[in-house]
Amino acid sequence: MGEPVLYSQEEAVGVITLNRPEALNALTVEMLDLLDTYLDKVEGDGTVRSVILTGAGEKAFCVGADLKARMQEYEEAVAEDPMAIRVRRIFRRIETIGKPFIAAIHGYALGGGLELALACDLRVASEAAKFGFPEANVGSMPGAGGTQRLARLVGPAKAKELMFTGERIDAQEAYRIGLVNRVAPVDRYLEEAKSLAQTMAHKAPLSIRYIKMAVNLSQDVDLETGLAFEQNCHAILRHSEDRKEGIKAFLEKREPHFIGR
Ligand code: CO8
Repeated sequence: MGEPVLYSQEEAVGVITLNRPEALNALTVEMLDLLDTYLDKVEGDGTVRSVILTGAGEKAFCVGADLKARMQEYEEAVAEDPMAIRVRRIFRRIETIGKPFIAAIHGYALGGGLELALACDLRVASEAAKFGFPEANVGSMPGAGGTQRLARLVGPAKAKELMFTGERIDAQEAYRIGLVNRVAPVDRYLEEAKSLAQTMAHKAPLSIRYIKMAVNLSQDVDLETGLAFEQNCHAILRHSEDRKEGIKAFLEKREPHFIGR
């Protein structure tokens, strides 16, 4: 039990864990507010260089919005949509914070849970992961970026197929269509995600920040604009202390010591 979202740090990797396994880690407003607080932490803490987002328990990464709380909002005729306001802003934060976020997914990643995974930079799945957008079954549609992010990742036809049918796919199929980066055995997926996060944590922080910005931008702008942006980022890195250190360390045959400047 304990807090519904947990945070820990393992060396330079921040680990955020959705911790409501009894409800398959379905998201509540309280959880989103905690998640937001932990994003402040990882964004502001220079010792955190990459982040894992995962779910506690054997059955789910996250099954989306807490439908009991959603029903209560209907019953109380809440005018604003407190969940929507938060998920849109918070998922976008994950996408724009200049550090790699890896979703480590076991069991169900459904609806808003899959949208959360899609906001991360990479996805590592256990062999028992299952993915789907069930919204059209219940008169809704993905509203936390799913239509946009999934279509950009796997193409519009596959995205429409998944959302029109509500069909669930397994980890191998998710890998085949490019929805997840890696699939690992159930007892290894978290280690696999952490090992990837450690690898990234040792790279130059400014390189990671600008690569993330430039690749994100590539999804939204024409090639000419993207190349101009890349050129500017590259010029900034050229004058960074870490760039000099990187070359120096290579020539001295030692590990570089990056400081993020
Ligand atoms: N919300 C709250 N509780 C849930 C949810 C949920 N989404 N899903 C499961 N639970 C609870 C169940 O009620 C159950 O609790 P209890 O034992 O107290 O009844 C417990 O978790 C275990 O669930 P099941 O017994 O149903 O477990 P099964 O293994 O039989 O089934 C499923 C697992 C298939 C995942 C099934 O639980 C299911 O279909 N859940 C609903 C999934 C779903 O529809 N998710 C989409 C929600 S909509 C959404 O995410 C939109 C997000 C964006 C919000 C903002 C928009 C702008």
